[in-house]
Amino acid sequence: MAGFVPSQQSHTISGEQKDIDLIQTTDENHGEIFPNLPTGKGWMSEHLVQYQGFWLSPKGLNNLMWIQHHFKPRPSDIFLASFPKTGTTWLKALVFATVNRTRYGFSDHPLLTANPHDCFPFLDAYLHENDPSFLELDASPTPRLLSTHLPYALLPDSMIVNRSSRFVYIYRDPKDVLVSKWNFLSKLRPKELPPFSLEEAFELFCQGISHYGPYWDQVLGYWKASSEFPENILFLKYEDLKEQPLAVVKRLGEFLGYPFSLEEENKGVVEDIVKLCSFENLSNLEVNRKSVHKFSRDSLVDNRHFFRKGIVGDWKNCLTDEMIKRLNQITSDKLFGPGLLFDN
Ligand code: PAP
Repeated sequence: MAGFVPSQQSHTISGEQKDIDLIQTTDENHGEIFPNLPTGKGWMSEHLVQYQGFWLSPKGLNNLMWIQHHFKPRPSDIFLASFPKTGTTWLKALVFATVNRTRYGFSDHPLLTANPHDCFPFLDAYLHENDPSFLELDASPTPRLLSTHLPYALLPDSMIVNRSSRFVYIYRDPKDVLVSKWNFLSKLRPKELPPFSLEEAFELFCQGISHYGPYWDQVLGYWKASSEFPENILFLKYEDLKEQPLAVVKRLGEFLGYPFSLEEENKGVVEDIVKLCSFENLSNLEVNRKSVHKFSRDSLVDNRHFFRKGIVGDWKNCLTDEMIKRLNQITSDKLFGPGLLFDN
């Protein structure tokens, strides 16, 4: 089976927060490893660090080092890359359902009892060679489904040089990304830190200071790579997925090497996948209302936080005219490529 449903299931909170010393020790030491990195204000942690032009949490930097040194990609790997809050959860569900569609019926599908992040884990969830989950990653069947928020420029050569793995990248109107991210992180922000206003988040986002940002630089990195290597990188837009889910899922199947046959199309398999992965369906499932996802040994998130509104244009309800103007200006200055702009 592609993906990791059995052992990455959602968890209840009790008893999970243990054994985090190794990760945290390295976090605390990041300043010694990279003593001269610029720092910026964090959204969820005290600060972010700037590494090769991109902003990461200290832990994100630690994870990157792990990926650089230990991760061994396989030619058959399928990667989902995204900036946070651009549609990762949704696309994980769609890819998982597409790739595994001959294995499961739609009435007892794993996505009905497991959060998409449980089926399609983040690469840096497997942090240590001595950790059993690392062995699980190594032993897992082909194709492995793995996701990352890392910018293209920071991916290790081993992931991109031979150009045999496939990447699916999703991006979204930065105004909705900002609103979604601020809402999400406000819920997860440690109580010890002072409140974090939307105005403050907006200012940092515009300056590029947000996890895996600047947002626009990340989008451009994958866009350029997908223009250069279209067989390896599929570049998708959240808004297109909302508008034409059937067409996008068919394209996804083809790109991933799992094209839908005419018979499947006639039987309505594409529609079934779209329905299974819809916001309405996933957000109402018990697993996504009541369970918790364990991203790593010390990071737990209520599944319900991955499903907020799931619409295009919520920014109209949240941002001032001035904010909208400034974000649109940055977007039109930076995302100059054809098809990269947004209706607004
Ligand atoms: P992540 O980076 O934490 O994984 P991600 O899944 O990329 O988050 O983005 C979450 C957004 O996708 C939320 O948007 P909102 O805050 O504007 O509502 C979430 O509601 C939305 N989302 C989640 N699942 C779906 C879905 N099935 N269809 C459409 N949108 C969805």
